[in-house]
Amino acid sequence: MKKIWNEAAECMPRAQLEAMQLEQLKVLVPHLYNTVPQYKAKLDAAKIDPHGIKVLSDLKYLPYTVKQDLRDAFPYKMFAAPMADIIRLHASSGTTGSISVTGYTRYDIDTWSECVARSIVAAGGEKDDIIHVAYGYGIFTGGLGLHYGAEWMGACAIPVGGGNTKRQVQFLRDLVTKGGMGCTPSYALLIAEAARELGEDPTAWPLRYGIYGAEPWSENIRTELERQLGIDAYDIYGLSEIMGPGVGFECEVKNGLHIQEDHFLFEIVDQQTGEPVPDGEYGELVITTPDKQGQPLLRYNTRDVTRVIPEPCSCGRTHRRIERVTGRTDDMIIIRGVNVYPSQIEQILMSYSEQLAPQYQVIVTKHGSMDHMEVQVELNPTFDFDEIRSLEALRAEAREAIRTTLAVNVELNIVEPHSIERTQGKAVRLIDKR
Ligand code: DLL
Repeated sequence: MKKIWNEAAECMPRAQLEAMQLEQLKVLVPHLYNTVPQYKAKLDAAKIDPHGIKVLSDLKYLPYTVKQDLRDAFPYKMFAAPMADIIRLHASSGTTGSISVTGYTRYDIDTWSECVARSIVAAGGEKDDIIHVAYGYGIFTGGLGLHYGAEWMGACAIPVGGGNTKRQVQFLRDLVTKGGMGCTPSYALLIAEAARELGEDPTAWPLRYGIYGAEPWSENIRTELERQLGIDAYDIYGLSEIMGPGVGFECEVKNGLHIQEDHFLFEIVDQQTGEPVPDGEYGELVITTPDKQGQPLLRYNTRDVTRVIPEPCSCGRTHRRIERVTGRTDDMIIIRGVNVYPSQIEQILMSYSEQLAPQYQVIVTKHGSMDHMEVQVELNPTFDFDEIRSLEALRAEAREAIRTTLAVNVELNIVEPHSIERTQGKAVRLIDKR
């Protein structure tokens, strides 16, 4: 059975979709020119007539918006709607501590809820489901985002939030008599681990699906989550600057995420030149929000790395897909000239999931003038090593796999189970001490 929440929108013929996008863009650009001084300045500097949009591909002439623009606009200078119409604020705090704020009108909250509802239904969610929301509630968009989406489709949301892992286990076992869960993939692994320690078998729970996002995760982690929890695991993507979870989601095909193109125009651009790359090539994801009201953005560079999957999806949705996000260019480690994302290392380590646990950390330091990368990964507590030599052989083999696949030399250390710190939200995979 096909699971599509809003067939008219999600399966809209491309010509109709693109005509709608163009009409929205023609309204948005002059509106931003007139309401947001920063956009007026950007468009004037680029000598762009805000009424000059004729075809959709004119998008590429518009100026980019970057994180710094949002910081400069702190708190409300990029809002395009009067404060009286803003009904919610979320924010994201950068690593540097500076905050960027996002404001939502009633229309924006409804759009967001609808987008998340579509994502839940694509994961197999049904109206009479109970959805355990273990994303953080608060300024972070995960908790309230998934919550409103669950309610929008008529399901029952449990606002558990992060933390109190024992209670997570109990609620999942006793309250989710039919339904699914949402949290970061790393937290889902922690919950599964805690359940087993409490003598539970999560695969026996009625839980059917997990909607996991907010951090990069690999195909091998999917296999692990599905095996450990006895569910179908789906990816959901989003960012607070644009909306929150639900900008893109996986359907039952589990091959890439459909970007909800009736609300988000996207491009993939070259990291160095900023020029759009041909379909299928990797680059940074850039998003324009043609129908947002609170804080619409023109060509916001997310710095998330992905590529377009150009082939139409067999699920019937016409919205194009992107490959799962490997990481942000900000998280990319350049080690002796080679670009590496922690999630690529994860994918390799997890091909040894029988012996190694899905808990790892990448630590980058300087040895003299040279970069040094150490990978720590936990031993799988269920694996029985008969002798220390086999552990050494595994270490050498996994290290060699990283070297041949990613062309980097790493120091690989297999550490005791439970020795790497767990988090309730986004996992800390990279520690850069340089
Ligand atoms: O993480 C929104 C969200 C909540 C998405 C719950 C999915 C589920 P921020 O805290 O602003 O918002 O962080 C956004 O997290 O630019 C990506 O780098 C990363 N990210 C989010 N989802 C994924 C994903 C939320 N599915 C930043 N895969 C984004 C990889 C992801 N990275």
